[in-house]
Amino acid sequence: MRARIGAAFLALAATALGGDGAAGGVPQNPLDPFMLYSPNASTLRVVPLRHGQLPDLEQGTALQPSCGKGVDPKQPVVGVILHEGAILALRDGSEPGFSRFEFDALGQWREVAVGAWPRGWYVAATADLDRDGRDELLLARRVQPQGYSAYRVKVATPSQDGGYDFTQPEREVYASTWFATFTLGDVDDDGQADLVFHQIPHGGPSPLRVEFHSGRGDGTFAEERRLLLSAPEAAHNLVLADFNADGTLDLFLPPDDDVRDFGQAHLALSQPKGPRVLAPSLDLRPAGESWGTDNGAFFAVATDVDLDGHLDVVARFTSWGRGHDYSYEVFRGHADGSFGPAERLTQGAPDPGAHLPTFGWIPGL
Ligand SMILES: [Ca+2]
Ligand SMILES: [Ca+2]
Ligand SMILES: [Ca+2]
Repeated sequence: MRARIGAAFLALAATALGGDGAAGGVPQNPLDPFMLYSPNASTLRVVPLRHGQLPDLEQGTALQPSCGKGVDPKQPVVGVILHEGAILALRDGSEPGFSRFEFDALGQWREVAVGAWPRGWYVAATADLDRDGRDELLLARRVQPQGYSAYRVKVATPSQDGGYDFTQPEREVYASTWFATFTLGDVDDDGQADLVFHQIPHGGPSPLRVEFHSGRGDGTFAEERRLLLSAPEAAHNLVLADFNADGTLDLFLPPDDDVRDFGQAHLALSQPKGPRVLAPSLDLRPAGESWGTDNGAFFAVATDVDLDGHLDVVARFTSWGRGHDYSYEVFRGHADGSFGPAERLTQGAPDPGAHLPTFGWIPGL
């Protein structure tokens, strides 16, 4: 299993080269697996992952993405690892911008493209939707900055020059809601990644209702809106990954901030026959066993942090109103849907002047 994820990562890079990569596309990526960490607002550190251990955030190569002249130096750079082995860096400002890095033949990360980024859109997920060896970006946008809002998504497709085509049509997934979250993954098991989403329609407790538009395999999605999963309590984001290693995606659900048991996550595991079964999973705050009203938000990703071939959960908690009071914890996966105890990766203090780091992980799909 160790080889599976590492090999998949390299294989995707090799696939890109074998396609049209030789004609000016993506160079073959001989990289060892890494993650991204921002020690300050303008730097992305390429931190090597370590077998059997958590990464040392002090190690690695520092990149300073330019992202164009209109970015705000105080806005934190956000790094996204693409499946073809490239890095996308995003930054906000008077003119939001992006930089793309690729690994060159000299063994160094090189900034190969810089361009303008459409204001207000964030990267919700990436996947090679049309199988050309490069990731498409699922962009999402909250139309109104505060209160109830429409949420829209669109797909940005990569272009040969390292940039993106942002002119694809927008789809309004929710007309007016409090919060919505989006991801990509093949949840109807037809081999094509689907657009998967969930909303929290108002403040206070609300139920979970995860829906999807089936992917067509060309970067577009079917019109029909289908129900994937419903449950009594909402989740903050959707983590699609194969935690029990049976070839079918499972759904990990970090809790909303209004749930009966503060920090209680759930996992819908695939079964040998029949639909996924939802059950309590990690308790991200075992000391808090009562209502978790308005403490803050949990967010999670799935990735193999320690390179043992088993997908792990990295969970972030950010305190509401004290944005620099945060923690990142790793729960190492056992490849059967269970996880080990919390291991602290890093944490911050309630200091509004401190840098709030951003992380980028090799996606666990
Ligand atoms: Ca599908
Ligand atoms: Ca599974
Ligand atoms: Ca692992």
